[in-house]
Formats: sequence, C-alpha cells, structure tokens
Amino acid sequence: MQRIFDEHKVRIVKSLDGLWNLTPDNGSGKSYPVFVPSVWERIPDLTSFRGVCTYKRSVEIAEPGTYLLKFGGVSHTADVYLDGQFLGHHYNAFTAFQVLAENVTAGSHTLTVVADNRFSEKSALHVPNDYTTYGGINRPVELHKVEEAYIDRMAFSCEETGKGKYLAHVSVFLRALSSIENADVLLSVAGGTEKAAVPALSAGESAEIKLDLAVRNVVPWDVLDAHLYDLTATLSVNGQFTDDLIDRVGFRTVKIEGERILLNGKEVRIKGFNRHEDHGQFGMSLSVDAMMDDLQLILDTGANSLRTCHYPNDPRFLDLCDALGLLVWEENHARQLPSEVFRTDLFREQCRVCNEEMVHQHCNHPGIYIWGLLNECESDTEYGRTVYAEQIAQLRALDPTRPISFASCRKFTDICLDLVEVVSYNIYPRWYEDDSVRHYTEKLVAWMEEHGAKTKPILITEIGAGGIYGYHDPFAKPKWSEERQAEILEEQLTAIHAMPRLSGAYLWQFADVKVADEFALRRPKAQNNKGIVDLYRRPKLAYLTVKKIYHEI
Ligand code: ADA
Repeated sequence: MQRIFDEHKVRIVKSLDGLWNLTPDNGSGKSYPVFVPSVWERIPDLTSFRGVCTYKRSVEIAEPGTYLLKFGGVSHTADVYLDGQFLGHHYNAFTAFQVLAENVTAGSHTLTVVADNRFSEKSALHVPNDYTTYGGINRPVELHKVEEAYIDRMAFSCEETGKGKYLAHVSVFLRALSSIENADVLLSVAGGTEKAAVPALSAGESAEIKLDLAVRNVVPWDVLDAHLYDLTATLSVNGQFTDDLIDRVGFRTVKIEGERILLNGKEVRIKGFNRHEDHGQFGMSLSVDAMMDDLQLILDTGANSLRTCHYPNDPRFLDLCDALGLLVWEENHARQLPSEVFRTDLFREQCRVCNEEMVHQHCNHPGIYIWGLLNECESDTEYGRTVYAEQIAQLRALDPTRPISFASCRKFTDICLDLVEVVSYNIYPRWYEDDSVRHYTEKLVAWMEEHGAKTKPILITEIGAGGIYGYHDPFAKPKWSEERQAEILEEQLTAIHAMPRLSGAYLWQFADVKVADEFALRRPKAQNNKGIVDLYRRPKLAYLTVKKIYHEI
C-alpha cells in the first residue's frame, strides 16, 4: 500500500508488491528474485551496482478494461511496459507517478519496469552527493481499475471560523477517459457532506471541482496531539458510484506573525532532526515498521519536527508524522548542486516537475507546515536569484496556504532572503568553524536582519557534528569521537535554544547515512557520521545529550 490507510473503497486496487524478477544490465546474464519494494543494493552481487536493471512480473487481470499502474517511487528513472508496450517514463526516486494501460484483456500479462540509477547528463537532481542514490523500485506498486472517469487527487485546506468550527476548502481533480455527463462528486469530512455537479466531460478532459464545507465540533490537529479525519470524495455517473478517493486530513492553521511561526495561533518552537531516507539494512526503501522505529526514537528524544533533507519523502512516513503530531519541513530534491548542474535548463525542468509532484501528492498532510527548496544552492548570485524566485513563485501558486523557506549556506553573501517568509541557515560552529556557537550565530543573525530577515522567523535548518559509532576517547575527545560529538551538540543546542530570536533548529542529523564514493575522502567509512544513531539506529553518546536538552526546553 502506498499509504498507511486504504485510499479506496469503491475503486478496485491490487498491490503489486512482492516477488519480481530482476535482471541487471551488467553482462552477467544472471537474474535474481527480488522483493518489491526494495533497493537492488540488498542483493550481494549488486551492493554497489550503478546501472540499469529490468524488473519483470506477471499480472493476472480478471476484469478487462482500463488500469492505472501507480508507483510510489522508482530510483531514479523508470520506463514502464505492459506486454512490451511502452506505457510511460518518470525521473526522480522521491515522487510518485502513474501510467495508464487501456484496453487490457482478461488473462496473464507481463509488467516490465526498466530502472536506471546512473549519474549522467540526463540527471540533474540525482548526482554524486552526501547521500546515496540507490537503485530499484523503492516504494510500493499498485494496480488500480478505473472506469470512464476517475478522481486523480484532492487538495484540502481549512480556515478556522470559531472554536471547533472550520470551513474546509476542497478541490477534487477528475480525469475523463471517455465522455461523461450526469455526474457528480459527493464529499464528506468530519461529519459534513457536500455534493457538486460535474460538467459534461469529453474523453481526455480534466476538471477541478471546488467544494466548501463547514464543519463543527472538530478537534484541531496540533503538535504531538494529532487528530485526523477521513476526507472522502465519491464520483457517481448516471447515479452509479464509479470511483472514490480517501485521504486523511487535520484541521490546523499555519501563520507567520512577525518573527513567529504560529500553529493554531500558538508559537511553534522547532526541536527537530534532519532525516534522510537511508538505513544500513534497507537503503532508501525502509518498511513502514522501520520508519516507525525511527519515529519512536525521535519521539523519545523529545523532538517535535523533522526536515525531509533533501527531497520529498515517502507518503507513508508523512502519514506516520501526521498520526504522531510531528511537524514536517518538506523540501524539493536538491542539495548543494554545483553551478554546472544548477545552471542548466534540465535542472530547472526536473526541479519544476519535482515541485509540482511534491505539492500535488503531499499538500494534504497536516504535519507539513512549510515547503523548503534548493538546499544550499546558489542563492548568492543573480542567476541563482532568478532560479529561486522562479521556484518560490511556482510553489506559492501550487500552495498559497503554507510559508516557504530555503536552507542557505551562503554566509554573509545570500541575496535571496527577501524572497521567503521564513529565513533559514545551515551552520556548523565548533565543527566546520571553530567559533563559539553563540558568538557565531549572533553575528550571522545580525547580518541576516540587515539582509532580508528583519521581522521574519529564523530557523537553523542544520547544526551538528560528526561522531563515529564506537569510537571513544574520553580524555582527548578528538573530532569524530562520540565524546566530542556529544560535547559539541550540547553547546550547539543549549546556545540555539537560548536565543528567543530563533524559532528553533533541526539537528544534523538523526542517523548516519551512506554517501557517494565521490564524497568518501571527507566522510569516514564513506558515511556522513553526524547522526545521533548509526546506520543501524544504534545510539551514540550524543543521543542522550540531545534527549536531555530537548526534554528540558
Ligand atoms: C550541508 C548539507 C547536508 C550535509 C552537511 C554536512 O549542510 O546540507 O546535506 O552534507 O552539510 O554534513 O556537512
């Protein structure tokens, strides 16, 4: 399943997760049984295979007709075929996509997915980086039977109209596969229902049906106090229910008021972690229970928020954050891209698509309170400003209900801070810069105030230090020892959370992650060792340091 709850009761959905056959294009002539979803690096022969693999499985169709094949993610490029017929292409491991198969006969069919995780001139977002681009069908696969028209997605937002009272604004996006008339959409959420007529549509046409729905006696969604409601849209044609879509929403309001971020009118102070989708055993394809294990640890430390560094996350992880009341900074797929990549039309197009998929697919998650973009890219040049402005405008148009920010590393040179509602910086005093945390941060904040951050909230989106699991030296406490990491994090978090001008910080980072070979010389064991737990979630000394401080704040 692509969510932690059923998205359909009317539509017939079948999971295609399970055993597939995988053939790497490496001249070995070998094939392997493989469980989907997973990364192919878990196959011993393919632990470091960067290339093309072909996945195949048979699909039994009982009812002839039209089907959607929905992929939660394929890393990092996919070409999909049914019985050899090309159905569609997608780039980017971190966003979902679907392909349409029409006139499918009853019987057995062969589904083929060609996955490619190579770095090349065709890939501007998946590049050698301080995290790993794995290979494979990394998120769940589903087969959906659709009729003459179907509900493609919904967009939900709400405004508070009184205690426990909200006005829900919902857009239901439909696609017609053949002409329809005499159709309507029935919407229900939190005990309210509303119906709207659907205009006659011809084959291939789409429609956005807007509905407003007043609800009462609603319990708001709040930090660490989650209350979720099923949002259900049902499509009927000629009086017959033909399709539906269920999402889970929370009633909450996010506002920026001067230097403060407000959730339901109360100030938010972030005690967060950066978390990559990476695990020593699962690679980027964590099972939901492994995701929940991470969140149990994160809740245990007293944290209240996660930053999805540096790409859109698995919707099932976002569902868990919604259910646990964890705030999420979700961001598009970009990390410190070199100019020769950043300054290409391919990069701008691949980012544009990623932004649209991220917002369309994730805008209903109540936990997401802010959209981030372009981590540590070129926000200190005129060209960079053009790109930031273009993408901020795109995100604002896609979702006017959430603030936007970007994590800058351009200390004292950034020229884009005026473009966003929340100003954010990644800083590493005591690790990369040997300066006192308080002095370093106060100096930078003073500069920010003069360069676009005045009267805006400021977040520290990264702060941390490295520590190699199991490396101890309590006397010298050299860098990379667990003792030194704990000591630095103590100074960092204590100083940051003693500065009322800041709205909080995201520690870099929750868990160690594997990095690309190109980064290995700067990363012991070819890992980014700044986690408070290692690849396998074994806690370092710093874990207890963070837990003590987060519970005291
Ligand atoms: C940057 C980057 C992170 C990570 C970090 C580090 O801030 O945004 O992805 O690479 O540096 O560990 O140095």
